[in-house]
Parts: sequence; C-alpha cells; structure tokens
Amino acid sequence: LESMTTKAMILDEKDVNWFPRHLSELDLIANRTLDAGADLESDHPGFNDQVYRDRRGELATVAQEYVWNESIPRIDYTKDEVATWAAVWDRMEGLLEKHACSEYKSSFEAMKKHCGYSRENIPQQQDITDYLRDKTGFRMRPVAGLLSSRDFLAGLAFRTFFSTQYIRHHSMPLYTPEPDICHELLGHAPMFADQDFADFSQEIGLASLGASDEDVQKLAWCYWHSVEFGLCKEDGEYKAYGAGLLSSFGELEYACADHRPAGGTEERPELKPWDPAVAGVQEFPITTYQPIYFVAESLNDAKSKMRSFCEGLKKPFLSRHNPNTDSIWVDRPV
Ligand code: HBI
Ligand code: FE
Repeated sequence: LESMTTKAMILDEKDVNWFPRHLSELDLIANRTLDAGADLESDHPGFNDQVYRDRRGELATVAQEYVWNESIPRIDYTKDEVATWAAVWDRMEGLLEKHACSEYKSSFEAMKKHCGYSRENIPQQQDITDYLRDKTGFRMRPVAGLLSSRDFLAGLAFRTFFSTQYIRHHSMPLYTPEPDICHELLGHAPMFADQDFADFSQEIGLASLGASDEDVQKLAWCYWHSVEFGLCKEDGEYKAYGAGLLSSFGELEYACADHRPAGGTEERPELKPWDPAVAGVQEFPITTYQPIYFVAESLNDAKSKMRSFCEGLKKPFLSRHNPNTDSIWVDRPV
C-alpha cells in the first residue's frame, strides 16, 4: 500500500509528462498529427492534384475515426495506387535481395505467403497485424500523418506501430517527403516479425514514457539511427535493417555497397559502431542521404546495447508492458 501511495505521488507530479497507460489511450494520441494529416506543403508532388488531395483526405478520415479495438479498415486501393506500389516494388526487389539483412528477407518471404505482399497487391494493415501478433505480438495502427516523437514512440511501448495508409504521388514513384505505405509496409513491417527487433523497438518506447524532453530526443535520435537507418554485420558484410534504407532504392545501395572502393574519390558514408549513447546525440540530415550510419554486430546486440542505455536514463519509475491486459505497469521508484 505504501509503495502504491508513492507511485501515485510520483505520477501526479507536474514534471512527469502524461503518457498512455492502456492501449485504448493510443486513440488520444493518434489524432495529434503535426501536419493535420492531409495538408500538403506547396513543394509536395501531389500539391496541385485535387484527386490525390481528396484521396489523402479520405484516408486521413479513416485513420482519425479508427478505434483501438476495431479491426483495421481495409482500403480499396485504386489501379493507379497499385501501379505506384508496383513501380517501387520493381526497383526494390533485387536490391533487397542483395542488401537487406537475413531477418528482413525471411520475414518478407513469409509475408508474401501470409499477408498478401505482392507486386500486384498492396497488403492490408489488418492482415499484417494478424501475422505480426502471432510472431512477436506487434501490431499496426492507422495514423493520418506525422506525430511528435513523444507520441510516436509511446505506441512502440505497446508494441504498436503507427502506420500511414496512403501512398506517395504517382508522378514521383521513387520519392516521398513523408512516410507512406511503401515506406511503412516494405521498410518497417517485415522487421517487426523479428523477436529481437520487436523487443528493441519496444525498449525505446517504454523508455520514452514519461521521460524528459531531452531524453525523448535522445531516444528519437537512436530510433532514427537504428529503426530508420541501421546497418548490421552479416558474414563480414554490411546489411540494412533500417526502414529508411529498406524502402529507398538509392540510399540502400549507397549505404551498403562496397564500402571503400579502391582509389575512388566519390563521397562515402562514415560507419560507426552502434552505441546508443553516441547515436542519441548524433545530428542527421532529413532531406539527403545520411553521412553516418551506425552498425550493430547483430539485432540481438543492438537490443542489448539499447536496453543498457535505457536503464541508465534518469526516470523516477520503471515502466513495463503487460501484454495480457495491454496496459503499462508502473513499477516502484528507482
Ligand atoms: N510519425 N506517423 C509517424 N511516423 C513516423 O515514422 C514518425 C512519426 N513521428 C516521429 C518519427 N517518426 C521519428 O522521426 C522519431 O522522431 C521517433
Ligand atoms: Fe519510418
């Protein structure tokens, strides 16, 4: 009882940021998009296309109306949308075979069998969720657009990935200024079928709950240098496990191909060993290829280093996820 009182006191303190305690509370977060979901910037490839803008509005509404315990609405993708998907698929398929980590490749094969991944079909979030739930307990959750780092990372604490449902504009199939289904479904989703990677991601999410703004930024930067742009070693080669690489045909090749070409003068990225204390304060560009990539020995190594780092962050309590009740337990103060 005494410890419960302490818990309540600590969490009532104004300096502890609010965070969701139950999966249903992700509904409160999902609509706090930074860009109102469907408002395109004037330099967006779809800015002058009213049909595209209407479609974005329609899909934003689907995400905004979604309630946590419903099944995820199936989107009836148009012929044009599937053609854009196929254009990305065609460019990525061979490169993924060459440069994706083995965990990605085996999940991707399985998801072709079980979740409708194919060149001619855009998989549905509910089918992916059904697959991931069995494998690692992860799930997808529709979102209309970009969330703040704090809100986005909170989802991961519940083994939930906030995922957009729209596709990039067909005029530039290999470019997108924002996450879209090519990035979410080709880049991210297969990785969540790996236990170590799923645990790694949740670790970041749990550490972010109620953390200071400074620590949330560190965790977001770790996320960027790993979940988005991470490399790992495999038989002496560098393979990609980050979704920003796995969904970008130019950068995947740039990051993984032949690291120090003899006599070459072209710009090559710098590689650093995966270390959350370094990655968490390493700045990065968002509109160009990354100048620095962090390389983990393995996904398991990435996870254990992330766990040690999170244990070292100053927080007045420990948070754990109870998968049976889909809720967060707040442990005794530390
Ligand atoms: N929001 N919807 C969405 N999707 C993301 O991938 C995403 C986000 N907000 C922040 C973010 N990613 C990262 O850059 C980190 O700040 C966590
Ligand atoms: Fe992403």
